[in-house]
Amino acid sequence: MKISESDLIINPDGTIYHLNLLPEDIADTIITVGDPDRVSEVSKYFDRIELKKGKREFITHTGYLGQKRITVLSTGIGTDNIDIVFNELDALVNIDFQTREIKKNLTSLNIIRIGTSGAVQADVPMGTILASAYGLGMDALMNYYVHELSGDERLLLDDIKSHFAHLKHINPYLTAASDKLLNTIGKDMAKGITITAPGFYAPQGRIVRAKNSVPDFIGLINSFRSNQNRITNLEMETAGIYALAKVLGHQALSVNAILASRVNFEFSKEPNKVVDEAIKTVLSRIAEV
Ligand code: R1P
Repeated sequence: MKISESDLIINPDGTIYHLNLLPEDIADTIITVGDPDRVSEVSKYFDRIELKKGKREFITHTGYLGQKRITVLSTGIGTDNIDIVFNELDALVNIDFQTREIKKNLTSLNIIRIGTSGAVQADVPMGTILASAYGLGMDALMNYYVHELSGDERLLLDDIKSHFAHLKHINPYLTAASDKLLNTIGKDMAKGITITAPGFYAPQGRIVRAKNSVPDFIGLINSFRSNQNRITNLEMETAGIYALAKVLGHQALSVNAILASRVNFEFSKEPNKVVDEAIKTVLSRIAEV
């Protein structure tokens, strides 16, 4: 099947539309960060940087740490951006840009998010580096894709849907982390279900000047239990990353630097140090991937 020029937009220089990258510009192991300024905070630890490119909020550095080729790329905020980044990364490795055909032998990328997040459990303190065992989406991205669940994901999502059943406007979706990445990069990290919200303020239960339609959203979130599973933290990309990685056949893990406690009403005094700790921990294990 030939993919049309409007479905897959390739710039005149051969780069993909938003990311502005050629197929050879990316490694098979990719670190995503939300903040474009965080890209150089990761690549400063590389032994060699071979490429720096960017367009809009999508900044990319590719280089080597020892023998390992790594790409670090900023996504900006939100799962609407994740839709763009994941489809374009997948196209870079799995679509032949000359023929516009899907390649016969597909590549599975290893994709690790290093992001910031707020805790919703009192025993997850600021400074924790938490690996998301599951991404739970409260946004609408996966209403537009066919997303098949494993038996475990289905059972857990059924419990989640019962817990949030009175929120009629939300259709939650759930995807597990890559086992391979959880057991290497995330091996001794705190774990939990990460909620991905479609906004920062009321969609994450913050009290602002406008009136919230969901009273005590944080209390609702942190009271959920299903066997050993509980929701530990809130951010804005993980669920989209996990779901699209699964749909497209890639491996994904989200590593969260906990900068705020939403139950203790605190924000970290040293956010850069916590993020740097997460970066160094991921890079120290990336050769195992
Ligand atoms: C909100 O401030 C942003 O910070 C978190 C959220 O997911 C959202 O993108 O992650 P990043 O620090 O990786 O951007």
